Order: sequence, then C-alpha cells, then structure tokens
Amino acid sequence: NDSELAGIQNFIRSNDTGVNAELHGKYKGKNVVVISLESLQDFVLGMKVNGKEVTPFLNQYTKQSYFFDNFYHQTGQGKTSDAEFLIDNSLYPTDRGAVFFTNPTNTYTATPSILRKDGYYTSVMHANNASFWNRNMMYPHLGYDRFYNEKDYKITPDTSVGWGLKDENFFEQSVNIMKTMPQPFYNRMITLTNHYPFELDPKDQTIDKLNTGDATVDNYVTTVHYLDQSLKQFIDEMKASGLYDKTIIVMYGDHYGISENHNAAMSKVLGKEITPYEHIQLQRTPFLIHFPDQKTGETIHKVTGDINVKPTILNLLGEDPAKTSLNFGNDMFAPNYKQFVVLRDGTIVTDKYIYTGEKMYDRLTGKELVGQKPPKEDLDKAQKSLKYSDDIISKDLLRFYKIKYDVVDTKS
Ligand code: GP9
Ligand code: MN
Repeated sequence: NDSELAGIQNFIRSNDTGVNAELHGKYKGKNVVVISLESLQDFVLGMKVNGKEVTPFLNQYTKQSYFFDNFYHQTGQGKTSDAEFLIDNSLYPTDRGAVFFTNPTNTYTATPSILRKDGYYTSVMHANNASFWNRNMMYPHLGYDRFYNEKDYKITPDTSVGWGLKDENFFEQSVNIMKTMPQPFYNRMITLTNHYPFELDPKDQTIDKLNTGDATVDNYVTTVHYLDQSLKQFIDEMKASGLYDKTIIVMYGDHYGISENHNAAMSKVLGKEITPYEHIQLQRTPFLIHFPDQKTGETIHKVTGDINVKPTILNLLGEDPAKTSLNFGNDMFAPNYKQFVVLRDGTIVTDKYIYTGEKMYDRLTGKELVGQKPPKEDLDKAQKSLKYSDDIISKDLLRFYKIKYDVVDTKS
C-alpha cells in the first residue's frame, strides 16, 4: 500500500547523493541515443590479437568521451531485458526470471515517460521479433511511443547472421529512420551480432580468433571486433546525417558474453587464475557518455553500475531525478556520488572492497581479506536495496507514487 511506498521513499531519500549542479540541464532539449552493446565486457578493450587491436574504435572513442571503467552490470536471468529495465527505471531486475515477462503491466516511472512530457519522442530500435523478451508488451508501460522492430527493417540472408540482422546494416537503416524522427528524441538501440555463440560470416572476420581451444572464447573476439567496427560506422553516419552535434550518445555493455563455464580458457587469456574476485571483475562492461559539444574525454574510475544511468541522464536533460521518480541509483557525475554497487546476486562492490560468496576481497589488489565482513550498514543497505526494489515490482507499488506526468499507454 502507499505507506509501504513511503517507507521505501525514506530509504531512497537517505541514500540520495544529489546531482551535479553544473551539468543540470546543460543538454536540455538534446537528443539521446542509448546503445546496448550485446555481451560486451571490459576485458577486450585495449586487448590485441596477433598485434591487432580487438576494439580499435572504442579504444579511441572512450578517450573522447566520459568513460567509466569500473561500471558493473547488474543483470540477472533476464539478460538484455534486465539491462534495459535497470537503465530505464533505476530499479533492480528480479532474482528469478525476467521482469519484462513477470510484470510488464505495472506502473513504472521510466525515463521515456518523464521525457515525453518535455516533448521528447521516445523509441527503441531492435531488429528482432517484437515479442522477444516480451518487449512489445513492456515498452508501452515504460512510455515508449514506438518500437522499431524486425518488421521495420529490411533483412535478407545476405545481411543477417546468427540471431538476425547484422549490426552494420542495423545501424545504417536505423540512422535513416532517425533522420526523419521527431526531435528531440530519446532512442534506445539494441545490437545483436556479438551474441553467443559469436558466429560471423568468414568475410566479416577481420581479426584472428584466439587459440585457447575453447570455441566460445576464441570466436568472441571476432564478433566483438565486428561490433566495434559497426560502431565506428554508426558514428560516421551520425556525423554525416547532422544528428551527431545535437545528440548525447550513451553506450553500455549489457552483460557478460563469456560465462563462468569458460573460466579455464579465460585464465589463459588473462594470464591469471579466475578467482571469485576476478569473476566479479569480469562483470565490468563498458559504459560511456559522449556530449554533443565534447572536446576532450576523461576516464572515470568510480565504481558505478546500470542502476545509476537513469538519474545521470535525467540530470543532463534538466529533470531532477529525485523529484520526477523513485530511483535506487544516483547521478554518477554528482560530487557526492557514493561508490557502492549491488549486483543481483547480492555481491557488493565499493571503491574499497568486493564482497561475494561471503568472502571479502580488496578491490584494487584482489587479495582476500580473510575473516573480514562489510560494515553492517553496507550489508543492510545492499539487502534493503534489492528487497525494496523487489517489493515495488511484485506489489506494483509505483501505482501509489505521485506522478506529475502522463504515463498513459501508447501503442507500439
Ligand atoms: C534478443 C537480444 C539478445 O532480442 O536482446 O538477448 P539476450 O540473450 O542477450 O538476453
Ligand atoms: Mn544481451
């Protein structure tokens, strides 16, 4: 009921670290493009195979953007859809199944709903069947005007591989759509080619495979390289279309591509044993924001995660996250931002430690801190964050949130 929500709001308020005042509203009215980079993990950035960079484009682009190199994905079994859920709602996904399937018709206070009242056109682009992950049911409740899906793209045998349309073709057709879209827009784009089992046409393989003997790991670098090159092409197309200077670009790796079943091969790749600490470090996925007028980039080492993306974007566009919606995350650019991330399995990551499987590790050295536990207030905060978010979802508590904007369903 609404008193239960009031309790949760108190918790949220006590963990609110405010916003970056200098950036507040600095990009009001600009377009936003948020790109889901399928299965992309941090460890491939800067890596070389036989002298060739796996991600030459991103290695450059991260230097021209605000790049967060300790961004941890917080997804569960809902994979891509969990990342979408986190990013649009600043709520945690559930611990079993996918919230896109279990609770699509709840009341949400998602970014697109908020931006629509500011005159934004809101959309998602993904060249897959509209019902995959129940997206066509979920998106209207997040406030999307339009879902450009499989039916909106020209897909031929020559332009598809593995799961569907190749990323290069996806981006090319998507930019053509974006040119005619009402502005400003908030548009999410979901890539697909770098998906397990990382298949690629031989002609698109422009980097050598690894040779660990584990096909998944060995092929991964080839589809990552393909994704990287398609992003380069996308940015070039954005520049050519004239949209680039009017658009904030956000990119995030949605979740791991290499599961822990491949730890043996991964320890060959990284040259070290994959301890529980290293396993958590492998859950870092690239996250960057590029501002329309940005001249120089910066790598930010703060510990961050998907939960913080929504408040960060809202602040840039002049919406006060704390006044528009209920968010478990905080603006990552806020001077008082507190480095504290909870993964869906209950793992805690702070600037100082990683607590996982009831073991403590020094976050910087990976050394096990034998016999130590996190401070009680940290354990309490982690547990409450997940529990309160679960309660909001299972009891549809945002029905009681005082909404100052229209969340009427739209047809996708
Ligand atoms: C499917 C795509 C991949 O549309 O988002 O889903 P995943 O298996 O990564 O969750
Ligand atoms: Mn995915």
